Amino acid sequence: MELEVLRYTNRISSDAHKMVMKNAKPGKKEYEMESLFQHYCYSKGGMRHTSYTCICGTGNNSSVLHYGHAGAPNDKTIEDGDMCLFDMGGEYYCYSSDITCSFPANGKFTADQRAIYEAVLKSSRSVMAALKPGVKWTDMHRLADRVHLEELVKIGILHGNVEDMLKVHLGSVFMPHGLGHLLGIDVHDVGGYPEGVERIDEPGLRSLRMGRLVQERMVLTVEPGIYFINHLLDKALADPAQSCFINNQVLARFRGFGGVRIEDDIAVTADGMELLTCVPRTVEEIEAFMADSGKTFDPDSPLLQIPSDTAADKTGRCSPEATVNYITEDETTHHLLSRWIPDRHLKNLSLEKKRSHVESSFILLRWPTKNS
Ligand SMILES: [Mn+2]
Repeated sequence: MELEVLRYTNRISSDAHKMVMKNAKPGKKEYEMESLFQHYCYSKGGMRHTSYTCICGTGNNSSVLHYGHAGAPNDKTIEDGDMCLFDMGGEYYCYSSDITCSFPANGKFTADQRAIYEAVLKSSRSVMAALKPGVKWTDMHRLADRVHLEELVKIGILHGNVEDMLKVHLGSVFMPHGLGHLLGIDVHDVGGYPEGVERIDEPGLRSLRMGRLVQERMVLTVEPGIYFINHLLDKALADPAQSCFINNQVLARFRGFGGVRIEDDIAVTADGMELLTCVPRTVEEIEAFMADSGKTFDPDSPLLQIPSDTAADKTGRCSPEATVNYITEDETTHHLLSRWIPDRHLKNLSLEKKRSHVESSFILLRWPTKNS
């Protein structure tokens, strides 16, 4: 049941992010995007609160990890050429979601933006491919660092041997936070360091909010990022052990770039993980989604639209029984459910399991009526 609620918070928050992505444009204010996200979550999902203060960083602000607080209240005007980094999650009955989308404000990645974005996407997907019960969360953080360094070498910002870079913790210059954390009733849920699990006191790793082995049914965020944070870059350049790997001429091009974070929420399964977040992720998906501005994202389409003449009772509402029975193995209901359960996960579900998803979620969803 708890997992169903977390699927729900992710479903609504993912759609809210998509609506923001459709509406983000140079000339608008960052706080307009925050407001739009909140409006969607509350009006469509019954989520009165967000899990944390929305972070809507654009341009250089996207390198400020906890931007959006009272001292920097998402008040910049979005400019052409900016990267947007929007970290926002709706909360339902205290259950959280925590999602970050990074994309270019004008809808088209530059070569540099694409290179950094795809480096982060590669580390995110490498971690997801390796994630299963029994792996060390700290090893997942190290894996993300390694992928980032390899990709930064390809881009030309770094040169030299990645093993040697890892020894001097060069990864933490570009990702100074932890890879992810437990998620549940609190956005940074408790229990990351039970007795006997020690925090690793190394740059980057010491910021991890969880040091445990990954276990089935844990819900976690996977949120790698690469940021160009001036004071960290300057510190690295002043340290001969780190500066020897940095190509300062190429790096100079990325000053003011901001940062990219890709944050998804996942549930650990017996042999892998289920992705709860469902937003455009590849460069191609994002560009296609943003380019299609004629077709605006329709926030009024019900989450699970059952044709009311087949499933509705006399009052026009779909009863739980009628709705559950409407779900069959056919394409139509598969398509309906795929708006709500990630396709990859849906494929492996039995009919019985699909129906039980619908049944347990019935109380969560606003059901269409004949008039809606
Ligand atoms: Mn997070």
